Amino acid sequence: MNAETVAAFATMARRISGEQRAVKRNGPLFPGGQEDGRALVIVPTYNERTNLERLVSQVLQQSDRIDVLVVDDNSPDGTGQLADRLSAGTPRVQVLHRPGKAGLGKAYLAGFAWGLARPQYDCFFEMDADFSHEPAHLPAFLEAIRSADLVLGSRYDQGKVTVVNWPITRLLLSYGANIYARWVTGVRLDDATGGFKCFRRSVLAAIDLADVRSNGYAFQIEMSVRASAKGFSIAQIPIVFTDRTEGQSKMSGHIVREAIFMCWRLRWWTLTGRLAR
Ligand SMILES: Nc1nc2c(ncn2[C@@H]2O[C@H](COP(=O)(O)OP(=O)(O)O)[C@@H](O)[C@H]2O)c(=O)[nH]1
Ligand SMILES: [Mg+2]
Repeated sequence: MNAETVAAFATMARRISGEQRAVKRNGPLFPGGQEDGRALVIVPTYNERTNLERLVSQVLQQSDRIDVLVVDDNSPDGTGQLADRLSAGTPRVQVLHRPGKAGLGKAYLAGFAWGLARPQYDCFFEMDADFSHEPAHLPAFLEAIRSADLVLGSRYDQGKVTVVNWPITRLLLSYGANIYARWVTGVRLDDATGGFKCFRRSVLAAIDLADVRSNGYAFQIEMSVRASAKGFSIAQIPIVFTDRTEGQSKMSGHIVREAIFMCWRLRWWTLTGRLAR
């Protein structure tokens, strides 16, 4: 067996054993102490009129570097029009209108494309509109992204649960989904389904976004597995996640089934090297 074959077997063995944690370390995001790159907080909305104004105002207060992009799927409750009014008040708020409800993943992909076309943005946040994701955590993400390529807000940091006001059934579903996602995909993350995260531009530029399939919770797993497969470093910071008090969850059985199936597909794609290319 030559050295190349041995190396190929070693890589395959590592993949099969699930040992695929990201190891590549990039330099500081702002070499030379520059800190003037902007951060885009992408907020997908569907019927979030009761939350949006307060949320946007709190997000903007966290740092001068932050702009907000609301991606609204023609919410029947008028969230899109409210977002337009907020945008008219400041250039730091922009709105992307989409014709109808097409899912969380599609909304984020549209938001990423919008931001990647604007070179002033160095990092991109995913954030829910319903205050489950506390705006006060944003500065901690901005700090952590200085030395990692992707920062995940974790509700289960090293096994400690920091979820407030979820019914026990929802908590068990989420916790179980994380154990399942870790087991199937092999990615060692405390909270693989969490949706409060921050990507460096280089991560989104490297991932084949046109190939991203999932749309619900699986979207979160897929983006992290893809970042890890490309060798990007992933940091996890603890967050307190509080259930929404306004509006309604869009969680559905379809979203759960998609995640169950998608984890196996991601495992297969990792094993065959498709995600590393
Ligand atoms: N644009 C858009 N936003 C969505 C869609 N589905 C959910 N959202 C938003 O995505 C975020 C998370 O959804 P949510 O219903 O709170 O899910 P949960 O936290 O898992 O119960 C919220 O800001 C929703 O308004 C969708 O189809 N399109
Ligand atoms: Mg929510």
